[in-house]
Amino acid sequence: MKRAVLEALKKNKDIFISGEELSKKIGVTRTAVWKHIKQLKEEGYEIESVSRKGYRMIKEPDTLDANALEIEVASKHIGRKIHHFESIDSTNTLAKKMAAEGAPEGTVIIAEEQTGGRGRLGRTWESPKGTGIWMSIILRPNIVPTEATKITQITAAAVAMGLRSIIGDDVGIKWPNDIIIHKKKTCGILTEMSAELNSVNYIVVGIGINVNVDPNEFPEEVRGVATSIKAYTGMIVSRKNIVKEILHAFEDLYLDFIEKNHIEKSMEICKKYSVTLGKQVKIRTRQKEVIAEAVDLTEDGQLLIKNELGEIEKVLSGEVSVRGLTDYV
Ligand code: BT5
Repeated sequence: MKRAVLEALKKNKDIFISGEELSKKIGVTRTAVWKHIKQLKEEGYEIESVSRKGYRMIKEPDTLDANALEIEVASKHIGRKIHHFESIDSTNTLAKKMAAEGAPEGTVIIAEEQTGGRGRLGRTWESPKGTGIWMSIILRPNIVPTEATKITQITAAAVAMGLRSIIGDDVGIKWPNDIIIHKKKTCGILTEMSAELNSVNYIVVGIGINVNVDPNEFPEEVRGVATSIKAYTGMIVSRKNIVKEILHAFEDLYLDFIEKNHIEKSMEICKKYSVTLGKQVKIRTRQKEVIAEAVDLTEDGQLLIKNELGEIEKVLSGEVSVRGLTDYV
């Protein structure tokens, strides 16, 4: 019921709705409406109430509350069900558990804080409270395991499009899983899956975005490579709005892939906004480090490099880190 009141107020922003109208619309008494409004105010919503006019939403808190986020995202597929946590070890870990227990495709897990946020290869992902987007999406694509890298590229394309729509042109993609603002990392993507030899049971794609984070508060080694949207724009930015933009972009690109086997648009975005292609990069795997020119991305989302002999080689995304020769990018 509280959700219905919230939905009505959100949809009628800047206009008053009377208590009577709300109570008719939702099918509860006016006292019940008043109680829900009181609760929403306690949660940080600024709602004006004027006698004989009714209620009007003035300002929403920037929490990622599941009700508010589901209303905002309003999707039938990706984000139709959102689970929100104040604090959790890792949204990817929980998403994998929920996926194993049968949670449907499109389920999103989001947290205000992660106490054990993870990067690739056992690295740590800093996830301070209330200032970032730490979320995971459960997917059940009918693909073979080797195609999972495409999901990372679709996600990178979606995050880049979502962030560009909000903060503009200075957003780039560093292959394979970073989103960069002005040469520094503002988002990392972690794709994990459960699979059989020839089929995928589920994929969890984790997205971590430094939104209103102060990068100076990161540990020393992260500070050098990380930035946040606030550090770039100088403003507090609505996390809810960013989640909405990204999930919408993701849904379009993902469904294009799943329903039409069409990955071209995602790859076009990954190439167009790549900060890796055309550069000399240092590529480090477990075994070795090579310097080469990054020349192209394949349809599968793998990187093509030109080695010292002028030969083209393919780099698989799984266990590799890519750096510029002097900067992070
Ligand atoms: C990644 O790994 O970039 C993937 C990060 C995925 C995080 C999301 S948050 C929601 C979901 N739940 C999880 O537990 N994880 C996912 P990788 O490419 O391995 O980069 C990790 C490296 O990035 C670390 O070793 C640090 O150097 C740096 N780093 C750590 N925290 C950072 C942050 N908040 N911002 C920028 N860089 C960071």
